[in-house]
Amino acid sequence: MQAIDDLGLKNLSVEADGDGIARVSLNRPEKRNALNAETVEELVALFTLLPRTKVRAVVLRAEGTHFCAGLDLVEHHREDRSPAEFMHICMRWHEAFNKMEYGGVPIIAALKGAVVGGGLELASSAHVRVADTSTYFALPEGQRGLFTGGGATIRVADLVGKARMIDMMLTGRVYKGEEAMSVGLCQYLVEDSEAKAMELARAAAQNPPLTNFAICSAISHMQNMSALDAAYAEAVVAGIVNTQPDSRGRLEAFANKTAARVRPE
Ligand code: 1HE
Repeated sequence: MQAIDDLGLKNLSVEADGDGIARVSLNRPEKRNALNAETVEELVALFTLLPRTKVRAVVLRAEGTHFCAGLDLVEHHREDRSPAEFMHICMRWHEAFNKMEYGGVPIIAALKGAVVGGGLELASSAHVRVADTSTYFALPEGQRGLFTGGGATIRVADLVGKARMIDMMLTGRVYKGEEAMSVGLCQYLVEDSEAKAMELARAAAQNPPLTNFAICSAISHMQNMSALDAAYAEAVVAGIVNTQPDSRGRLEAFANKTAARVRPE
């Protein structure tokens, strides 16, 4: 199998530790990590490969003070794309973000500064979002004379609801802090989003990989199904996951009263 090192990444960097936690960094801080076509191709390549490696959880972070400024507006302006060309660009964004959301490997986004436009589309493809006090969220597409093309109509609407998303796009409303938490843009608000994301990734990596695969793919797939089909698919997935060899020792420990109990603290 191809190794991550062989991907020749230029706009992303990846460091994996011995526990299978990979730190994936957006690495164009001088452009506020704006997503040019090359970066999107790198995301496709990386998140196609990652589920077939020993990586057990990902922290998605950024170099510099902003997580991601969205679509590379300068490239888009320079390329003067046709409708068909930009449609295909968007389809590559979807390819990348679908690989992330449906790939089965937990992705924890460590956010800071601007998480705007396509940057919010990227963040919303992660499974958990951790913000710090500098983090702010917006969809400035309306002001730029653009429309979302990287899945916001699906994922951001899913996080915050249709009415809030429309307001964000029409008026340029910016969310941060507790308000961003309360509308569902992030699940954690902390001083140090990277440290928290790492802690969460380490916790998730303790689960059996097959269980995480189900959590980080089946739930998303099931949201796309009718309730009847989702219930069927859930039963099939649970049939496989809940009888896996990796869970036997954990169930035995519970039965023997040696396993940790679920407590509020
Ligand atoms: C960029 C981009 C970009 C910065 N494309 N080059 N996204 C936006 O509308 C957000 C646009 N960016 C900003 O509002 C600001 O740059 C930030 C608030 C993120 C950061 O501000 P600041 O003062 O730290 O940086 P800056 O001086 O504005 O930018 C520094 C450099 O980054 C500068 O390049 P330089 O070569 O002149 O040094 C900027 O041009 C560059 N830069 N953001 C290209 N976005 C699939 S459809 C998705 C549609 C969207 O995502 S629309 C939302 C686009």
